Amino acid sequence: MKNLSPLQVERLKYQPKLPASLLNGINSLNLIEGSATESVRDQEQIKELFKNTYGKPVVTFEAASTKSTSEIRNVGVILSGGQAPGGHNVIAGLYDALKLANPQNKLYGFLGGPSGIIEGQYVEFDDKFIDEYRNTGGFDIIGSGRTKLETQEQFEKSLAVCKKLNISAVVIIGGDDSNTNAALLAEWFVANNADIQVIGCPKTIDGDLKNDQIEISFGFDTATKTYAELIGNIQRDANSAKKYWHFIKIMGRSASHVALEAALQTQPNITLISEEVEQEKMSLDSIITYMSNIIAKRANNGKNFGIAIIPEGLIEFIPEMKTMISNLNDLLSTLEKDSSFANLADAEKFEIISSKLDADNAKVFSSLPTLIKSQLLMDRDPHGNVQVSRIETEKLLIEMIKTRLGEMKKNGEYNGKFSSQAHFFGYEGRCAFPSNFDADYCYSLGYNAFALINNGLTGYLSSVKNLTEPAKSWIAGGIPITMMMNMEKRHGEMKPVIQKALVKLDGPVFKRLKDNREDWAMNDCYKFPGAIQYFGPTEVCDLTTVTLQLEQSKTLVGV
Ligand code: FBP
Repeated sequence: MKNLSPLQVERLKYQPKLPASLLNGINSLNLIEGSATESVRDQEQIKELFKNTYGKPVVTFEAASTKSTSEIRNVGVILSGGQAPGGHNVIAGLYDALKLANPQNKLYGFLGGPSGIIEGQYVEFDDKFIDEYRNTGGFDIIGSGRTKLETQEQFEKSLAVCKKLNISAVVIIGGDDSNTNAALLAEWFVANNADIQVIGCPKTIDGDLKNDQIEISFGFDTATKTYAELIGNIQRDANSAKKYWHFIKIMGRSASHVALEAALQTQPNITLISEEVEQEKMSLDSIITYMSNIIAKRANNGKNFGIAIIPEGLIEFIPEMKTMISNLNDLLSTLEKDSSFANLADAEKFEIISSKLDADNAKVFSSLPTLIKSQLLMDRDPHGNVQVSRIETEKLLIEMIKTRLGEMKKNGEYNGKFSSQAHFFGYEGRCAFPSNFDADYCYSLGYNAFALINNGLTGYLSSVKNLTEPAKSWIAGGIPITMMMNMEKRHGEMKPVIQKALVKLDGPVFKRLKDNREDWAMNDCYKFPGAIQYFGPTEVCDLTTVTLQLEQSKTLVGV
């Protein structure tokens, strides 16, 4: 292997840990079944849509004393959606389990996300191929994509490709949307006697694919540690130069888990949480007031610098923006059918939009800076979502705060100097070297996915629990995907989808921010986590997130 850094060479040698129950051998497992399950909401509708896969039990694995034989299986794997550190280890774990079960088994990787299975684009893995990617970040082993897998035609094409390769199981590594697709595909395969199993794996740095059974999605641990390291570095710089306010937008499409965790690790002066903004019905104006007052108070204490953390999805949680964006989405879906609209200059588009939006929404739209208006018109993703990573909310806030501070100065309420820097941390963390936690967790998820396949299950999500304990005490098993579903409106229609987990405002994680934020706003309580993935004693490298420790009522370590 060429062009490897010393750290890459070192990480290739890392041996990920497995739960004790899986260490006895992939063919020596007992499957323990719990009782029948129900979806989180809308039980009757979900049951009707998933006639064959609804209501199955949660399962766990225990090491067995006997060894069974394993029939030959060909398995296909797909990486779906945004990158998250550890995806390569899911594939490595799956591959190792599959080859241990029977060396004649084959693993195929579909290229470029779900479109790979539809179009029959694939590679076959072997030892050499897999070995180059162990413990590395990224999804470049086979690439990823955001194609939605949901139509009859796509399912039929996928079936034909699987039959050609003699594939009897497909593993989909993805977030809530991708695992919703996994459940639909699993149901369709059963309903059409395809004899092909589908297993999902919980991925997303956003940390919003979690519930009583899934403690955290993979990638959250590494991404938050990476962002915390970067925020810590900026805090040191701010505290040294004492001349800039740094506005840092942090990735996480909808929920604010990533921003919250990064803030708990670094203790910045201001942290906005989208879920709180929505619950408290905070308007954009009241957010500007809240932030400007802190900036003015710090300036009174001679501090013309600070750090503000802004969750990526904020704009969609500000009530008047949410209403306006929803109105804008409907309007754009009509306007974009007319090809002449696409060719218009932005200024002309703004005029048409302002004249066609409802009066209140038109007012909100018109009040935005040109840059933000243009960004709001960019293409939606395949799931119909605004691509919030492309909307520079941090710059919007800076501009509005500048104006507000100017007004406050005139009124004698502010006497400082406001210089700002805008940052967006997202892509810096999504493909980072997986932390030891994510390397172990992902390998276990992949290994466990094969155990679920080997035991004949379909429509299940690979689950590994008890994650604040050492890996040997982790509990491996599976949960029926339908258990996490409810009905939601998508593209104007009610659809079955996995319920997203937002930050719980009455939970211990948000409470820790709430209890400390006044202190952190005025006093500089900055923490500098550093490159904690690998350096330092293992007690530090292997700490789980503050979020998981608080959620599982552990005595906080490392905070
Ligand atoms: P997934 O939900 O697919 O894991 O993706 C999450 C994410 O990283 C979000 O945090 C972010 O908004 C989005 O992907 C950005 O993706 P893209 O670069 O494709 O717009």
